[in-house]
Amino acid sequence: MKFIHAADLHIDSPLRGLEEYAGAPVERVRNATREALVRLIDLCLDQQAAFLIVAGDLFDHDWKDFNTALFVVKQFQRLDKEGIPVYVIRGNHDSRAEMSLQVPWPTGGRFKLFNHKQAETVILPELGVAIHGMSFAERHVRESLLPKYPAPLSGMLNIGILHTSATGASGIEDHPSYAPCTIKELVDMGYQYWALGHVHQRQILHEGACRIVYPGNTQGRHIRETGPKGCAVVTVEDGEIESIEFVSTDVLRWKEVELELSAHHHLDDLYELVATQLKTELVAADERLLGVRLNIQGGCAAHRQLNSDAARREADAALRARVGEISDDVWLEKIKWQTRPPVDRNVLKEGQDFIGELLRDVDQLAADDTQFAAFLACLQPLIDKTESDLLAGRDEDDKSEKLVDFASAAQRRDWLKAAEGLLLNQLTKDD
Ligand SMILES: [Mn+2]
Repeated sequence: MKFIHAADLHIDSPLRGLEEYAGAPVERVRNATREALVRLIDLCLDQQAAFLIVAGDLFDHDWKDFNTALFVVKQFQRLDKEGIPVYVIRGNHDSRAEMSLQVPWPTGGRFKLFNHKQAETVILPELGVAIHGMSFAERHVRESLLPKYPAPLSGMLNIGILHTSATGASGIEDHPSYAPCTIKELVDMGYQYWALGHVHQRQILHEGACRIVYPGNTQGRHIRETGPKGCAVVTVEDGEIESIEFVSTDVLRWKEVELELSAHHHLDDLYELVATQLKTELVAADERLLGVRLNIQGGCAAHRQLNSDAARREADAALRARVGEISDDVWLEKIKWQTRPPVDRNVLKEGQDFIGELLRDVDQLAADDTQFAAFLACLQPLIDKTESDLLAGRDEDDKSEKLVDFASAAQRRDWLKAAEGLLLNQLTKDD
């Protein structure tokens, strides 16, 4: 027997400012969360799943017309027709209080939306499975919901469905507003499988007698959600969990591509290198639409050709046009120009002049994170202002996945590299 565990479908999640992206395949991006649901349902049918679990945030936000709801219901009806039940809980995005209108769920008796006031249990005697679940009543659930869940039924495979920011999960900061609990508390419940939702990065938090699984979201929503996205296909043999396999359902895959240029690379070489690299990425993405952020780095001749704002905009446009020739399935979400002048950094660094001293300081800062953090502390007021500007208008739980992570050492080193490039370009101009 197999069952499928999905979460965080965020149907009709908008990509903010999509229309402002040059040449963005607007419709394909906009429909991606819906198409991922279609793939999820296809997978349930192909695998002849015993049931489908949706662990919260099926809907991204409250909607005022029924277009979104009817699309989802239509997909669930496909399962209903084949006798495949669907078990759904509400998460913070689609909590009872959050959603103002009632969804016309399938009425065949195989659809179950768990209550938001108390946990409920569905028993499937023919499968030997007991499913326990509870919905979010409101957007913020500050206490653990675990005390409301029942004890496991003996002799059954007990599955708990829960939307939570479980402590110890990667890819999210601990957040007290989303039914927090610990891995130990989950294990101590004595269930055999925890079907979790909320964290968008797929991961298995615990194995053995108690499996705790975040399947991740079914479709990445922006460049901070890179890589394959999908669901967990769980195989059960003789009442025990045999295996857990992640299967992709995404139709648009986000990818950050790093391109390191060398001293002899001019702009034309850059276009060639990008074309080659993206062809490889396209194959890896298996005919999906690719949303690519291109980080172009390295000390290169091309840097000298990018010495004005106009030159950089021309190169940006040329690159986009070139990518358009390769395939309609690549969209450059952003090109980050982080090149440096084609100078031998090691030689310059030895110099007993200002440049030498500057580069030695840069290396010292990069090597000593405490010193670097202290150096940046004087910029704190600016950082605070930038951060609040960048985060203005975002959802509260989105704010925990920061747009720019000011606390990240890797991020600080990126900035240092960019600053060095700008300075070296000014300081080493030939003319
Ligand atoms: Mn959530």
